[in-house]
Amino acid sequence: MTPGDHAEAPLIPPWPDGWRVEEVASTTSTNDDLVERAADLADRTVRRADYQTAGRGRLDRRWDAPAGTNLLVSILFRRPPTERSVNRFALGQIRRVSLAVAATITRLHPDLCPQLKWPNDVMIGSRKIAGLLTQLTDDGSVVVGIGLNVGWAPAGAIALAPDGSLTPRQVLVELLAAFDRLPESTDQITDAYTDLLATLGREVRIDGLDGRSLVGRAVSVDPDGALQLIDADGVTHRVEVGDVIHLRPA
Ligand code: BT5
Repeated sequence: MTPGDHAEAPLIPPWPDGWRVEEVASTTSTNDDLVERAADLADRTVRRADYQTAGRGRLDRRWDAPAGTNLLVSILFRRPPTERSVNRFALGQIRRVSLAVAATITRLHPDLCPQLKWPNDVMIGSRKIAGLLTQLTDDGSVVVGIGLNVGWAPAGAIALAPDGSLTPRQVLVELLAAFDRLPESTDQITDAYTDLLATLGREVRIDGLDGRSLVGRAVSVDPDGALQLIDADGVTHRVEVGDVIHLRPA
């Protein structure tokens, strides 16, 4: 190989220190891959696929993306021994990842103004650009899956770079760096998350798992991550799971 050949050699992405990144052309679901192998994996193992044959959303829904177009990635976080509550640890890591996704979007496309929708969507206005899927593993680790639309979005959703100017891998490099720039303090993360949560202060409709809907004003998120809602009769409801539809600003 002559020195000039260097430019042609495949570039090893400059992953930030401390992340172990696996990349595959195709798999069923990057979340399933990490959950299955969780006991053997180090903290901050990252698995990215160009394509998922069974990409999953929450509640057994599908997550769609044509091969090579979007960021489809999962990250395994091992719970440190100092962290007693699995749920609180999971909540903290979901919020960190959500904030990192938002920061990545802003950095790569400064005209876009990402906001969060409870419980786990990243939105540009009323259009979804990314969704998160979190799973707890038997050993108390947390797997956070991220589907971020880079080059393609389904009808009604939005992509970061529909002109094909960004690759999913470039976006992942930025996402990991953005995560590393977040503050350590949980209080600061909670404040930043709350600031970006467009759901708060709005009239919302919650479509619950039981098929019933609830309409009210979203007022806060409690320490366990549940949404607090006040209905037209002034009754407070605590919502742990459900889909939120933003109706109008307060
Ligand atoms: C989510 O679910 O938003 C979580 C999506 C997580 C996907 C990642 S990809 C890497 C990792 N591995 C996996 O298998 N999953 C994670 P949910 O809120 O349930 O939204 C799902 C709904 O969003 C679907 O029912 C569709 O209506 C819609 N949808 C599907 N694909 C979409 C896309 N690319 N962009 C926007 N909306 C989409």
